[in-house]
Amino acid sequence: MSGGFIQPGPRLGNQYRDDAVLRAFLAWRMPAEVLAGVEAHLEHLGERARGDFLAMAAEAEAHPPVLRPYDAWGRRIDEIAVSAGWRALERAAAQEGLVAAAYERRQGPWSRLYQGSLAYLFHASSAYFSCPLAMTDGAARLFEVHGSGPLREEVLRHLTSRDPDEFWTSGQWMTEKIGGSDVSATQTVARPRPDGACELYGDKWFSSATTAQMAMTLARIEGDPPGNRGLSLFFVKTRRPDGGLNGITIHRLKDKLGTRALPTAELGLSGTEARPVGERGRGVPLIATLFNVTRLWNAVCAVAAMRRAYALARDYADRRQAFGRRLIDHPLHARTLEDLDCEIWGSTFLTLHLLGLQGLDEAGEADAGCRLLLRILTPIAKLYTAKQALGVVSECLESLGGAGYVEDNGLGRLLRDTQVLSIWEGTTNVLSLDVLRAMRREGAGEALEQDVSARLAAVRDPGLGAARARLLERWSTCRATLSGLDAEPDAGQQRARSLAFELARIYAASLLLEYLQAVPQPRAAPLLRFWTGAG
Ligand code: MFK
Repeated sequence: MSGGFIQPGPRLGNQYRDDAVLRAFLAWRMPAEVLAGVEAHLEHLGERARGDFLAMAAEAEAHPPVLRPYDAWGRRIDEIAVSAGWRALERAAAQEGLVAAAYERRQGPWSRLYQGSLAYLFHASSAYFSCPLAMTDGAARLFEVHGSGPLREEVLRHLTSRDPDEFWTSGQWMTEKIGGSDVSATQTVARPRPDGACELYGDKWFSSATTAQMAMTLARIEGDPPGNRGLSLFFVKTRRPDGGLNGITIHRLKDKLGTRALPTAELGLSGTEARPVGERGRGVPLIATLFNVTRLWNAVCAVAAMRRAYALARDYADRRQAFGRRLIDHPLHARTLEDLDCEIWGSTFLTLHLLGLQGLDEAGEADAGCRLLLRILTPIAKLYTAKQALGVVSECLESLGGAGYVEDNGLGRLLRDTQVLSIWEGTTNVLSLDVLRAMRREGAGEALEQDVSARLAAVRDPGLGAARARLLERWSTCRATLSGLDAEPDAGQQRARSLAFELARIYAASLLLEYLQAVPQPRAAPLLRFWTGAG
């Protein structure tokens, strides 16, 4: 092949410094003294995200986990060998406080936004070590809210430790072959022992973070009724004090489309010692505390994936010349990237705002309305950002042309990995129905209405008037759709998805209007055009 022209590959800068959206949100929402206290750490993580984290992740991707069912002498060991890069990411995650920062609460109600920003900076350079961290965080919150006694102290101490030798990760074994999204069909049985513990018997079909030290799982105590009401929540230590597995057989590792550095396994449980957590028969609502946190992480990972793909596409557009000028100087290319940027602004604001609400709740500063808002915005943000991430990452990959469609630039892997976000922790349809559940059964619709109305009412800047009017119009259409849903339950279900997407868009747009009023700036016009059709 002849030499000569070599395309300039995209480069990453400091992932915090270069991120106008994250920095804009934090500067707008966080009190200045809080931001001043955490900014050096965010910048440090932004540097690692383009440096040693990337190297660790590359090593983890190059050496995916391997299951060794037997040792050389035929003894069953079921060991999962993970790479040095994966282990290094785990140690770094503990040291950087990627879970701990939310629980130390040094920033009071802003702690969750700070910790979520760390997770956001980490995710796209972590080979999906973010997945075990999400479950670890969810388990910590579950124990913080529903745990009791010495077990609560022990678990929280390990899950929120910054010492890599003390730090535990947690799995969440909810999915069974028969159940999938329908967790009520869970077949795992719990046999009570005289000492208050139980022994579990059954199979878990998708268990990520299989190398974790503990897991939270659901099982039906013998004799309890079928359906959700018969399910209880259990804490499992994966290993016994002698180091052997706790009645766990690893049938095989999943051969997944993406997230290939992450060990995800099919497990058999046979006599697995487990301790019940919380009220018997309330397993599903109890474990919801955990998966509402992982759903929040899912949104964080989705916007982080969008950001990474966009950073690469934007840098490439600045330096690649075609038809006599840089890609960014071609109006259509520039407009395509501008639309992606606008999508990222709204999706990221929605997610960071949700982190703020979670932080208020965790600091004990949320009133009932705020908790309902958190309840409904969690599935809304999860389903919306996951779906948008796929579109954004795909478009960014395309913007590099054929150079995007090769394996060794990392974009293909990012696209494959992103596909999991609309599946993991609840599919788009399951989440859309959860939005309906939150509105119909829990009164979260009124909280959302009050919040959006109050935000839009506060937008008085005449330059934002047309955008505000359009949002109010769309909001009243949503309200009409909502009031018609109960009349026909099946038709209502069919509309749940489009309704959830529209609620996400209106909510994100209302945040942007509030921001643009508070911080007027030149990029208002494209944001208004993209999110409201005005401007
Ligand atoms: C990152 C890389 C990963 C690698 C690969 C992984 C691939 C994917 C593998 C997976 O399997 S991921 C796991 C996906 N599964 C889920 O996320 C579960 C999906 N299903 C649901 O979310 C259902 O909505 C749920 C099972 C939770 C409940 O559905 P049901 O059976 O229709 O129950 P119901 O009666 O509506 O709710 C039961 C109780 O839970 C109710 O409380 P009450 O008993 O007090 O009335 C609900 O209010 C409560 N609940 C449900 N969702 C809640 C909730 N409470 C709070 N927050 C929620 N989100």
